[in-house]
Amino acid sequence: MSTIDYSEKIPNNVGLSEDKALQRALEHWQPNYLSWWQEMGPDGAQSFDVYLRTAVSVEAGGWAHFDYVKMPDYRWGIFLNKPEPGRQVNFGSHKGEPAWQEVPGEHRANLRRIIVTQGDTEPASVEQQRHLGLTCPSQYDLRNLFQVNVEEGRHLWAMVYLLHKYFGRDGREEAEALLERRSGDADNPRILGAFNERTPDWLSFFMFTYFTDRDGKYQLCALAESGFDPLARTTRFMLTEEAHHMFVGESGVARVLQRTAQVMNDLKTDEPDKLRAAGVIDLPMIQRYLNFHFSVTIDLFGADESSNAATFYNSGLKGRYEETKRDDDHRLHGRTYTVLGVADGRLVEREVPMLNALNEVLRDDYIRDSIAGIGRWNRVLEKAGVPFRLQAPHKAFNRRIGSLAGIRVSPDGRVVSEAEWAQHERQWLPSAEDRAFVASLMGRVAEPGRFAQWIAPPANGINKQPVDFQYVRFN
Ligand code: BYC
Ligand code: FE
Ligand code: FE
Repeated sequence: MSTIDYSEKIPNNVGLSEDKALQRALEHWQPNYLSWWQEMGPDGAQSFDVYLRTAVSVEAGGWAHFDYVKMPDYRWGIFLNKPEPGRQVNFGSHKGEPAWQEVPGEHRANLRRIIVTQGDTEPASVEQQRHLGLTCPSQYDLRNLFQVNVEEGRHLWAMVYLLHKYFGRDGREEAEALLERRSGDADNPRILGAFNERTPDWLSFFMFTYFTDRDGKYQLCALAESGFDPLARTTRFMLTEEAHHMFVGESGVARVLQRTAQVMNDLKTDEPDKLRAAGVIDLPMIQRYLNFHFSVTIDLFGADESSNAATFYNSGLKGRYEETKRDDDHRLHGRTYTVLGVADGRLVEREVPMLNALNEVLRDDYIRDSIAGIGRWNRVLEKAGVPFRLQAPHKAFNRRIGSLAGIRVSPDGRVVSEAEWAQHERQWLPSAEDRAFVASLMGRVAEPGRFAQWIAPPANGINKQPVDFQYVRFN
């Protein structure tokens, strides 16, 4: 069952043709999905032939097939990793029971909520990115954008399959609602904050795929531990696609840095005005974009103290990152964890029951991983002999969710007054002028092998193709 059946209307490795009712329900959802894609998918690109990879098998290594595809013809399908024989629930109060192949009735509502929240982010990101193709810095980047978009579409399929197969009528209703909410819509927004922000330019896109897709990685890793086996198996396969999204972000930002550093050296200046006049993005501005995307993304982990998180863990629905590699009792009763709060105008640490702090535990794992990549970006600057270094802002900076929401904290972690915040905000977060400048650089560069002024070419092409390969054929 690990090879994917492409002869069917909905490619899958879950034996869909053996469950006619489910197949019909999904084939009914499929045209609605395609209408959503036509309306909210990549703007003006529906007829392009794009050099995309498509999943052919869920075996490690050989799953990807590359060819030209028109995006609306992409074979979105349902792919689960192979079952692990004898798999158990590995944490929480059900630890040691056989992993569930059906939804446990008592946990149904919570499980549905998790699946819906995960599913909602996927189309949201496609909506956020839908205009970026019009201002691509190269064909190579355009192709990567579209690859990310079709795979986020497939991630929606992954969650919709679970809703249809395991949640009956309300699952089908949730699947419809996933096509109805819209990123940034005042009346019917996407569920989580970061997915209602705009992704108006390519620097934002690279920051988003570095930071926010990495939230995807951490949340998916936590769900890949789930005692509900179909969720674990589907998220494991999603993670193989997620790696490319984060690569697009990390290498994208690295190439922006490389180009800026090169112009700094050529012109022997670090003055933002001179660099902007030369058509590149100055490093303090890149830092402000980083501050924004980092802070908005760490909000996605939820409140630092959350009884929901405790319930999700106790009931075996959502584990920790690398749950089974940790050597503790995987129940966590009586253990504590340090979270940050404010008292008397200062940040203070508090010990709280670890079960209630599991959102914070995952956020801290995420922060460590994010910071490692910022270090790799700094090596680009170091190699170029540029002394500037990027930094992650303090965890309490610019927060909207949890106990750090509603206080003003500088990027270096000082609680500041409203007046000090107002005075410095333009140094800490992208201003309207910053965004207007970045927008002014966003012209469309679409000849093979050419790159916009503000970004260096990548070291390698896609799938061992040359960098100047024709990644997109415009029709
Ligand atoms: N924005 O108890 P709490 C990805 C709400 S990214 C707005 O902490 P919980 C991707 C919360 O709903 C991965 N509201 O909540 C990346 C609750 O509301 P109610 C996405 C928020 O449930 C790039 C209240 O605040 N996957 O895949 O423990 C491209 C109390 O909060 C936010 C998942 O997130 C927010 N940021 O934690 C494409 C995994 N945060 O009920 C794709 C599934 C919290 O009081 N989701 N609230 O009205 C979860 O595990 C949890 O829902 C969360 C939130 C960790 C997100
Ligand atoms: Fe995704
Ligand atoms: Fe992603």
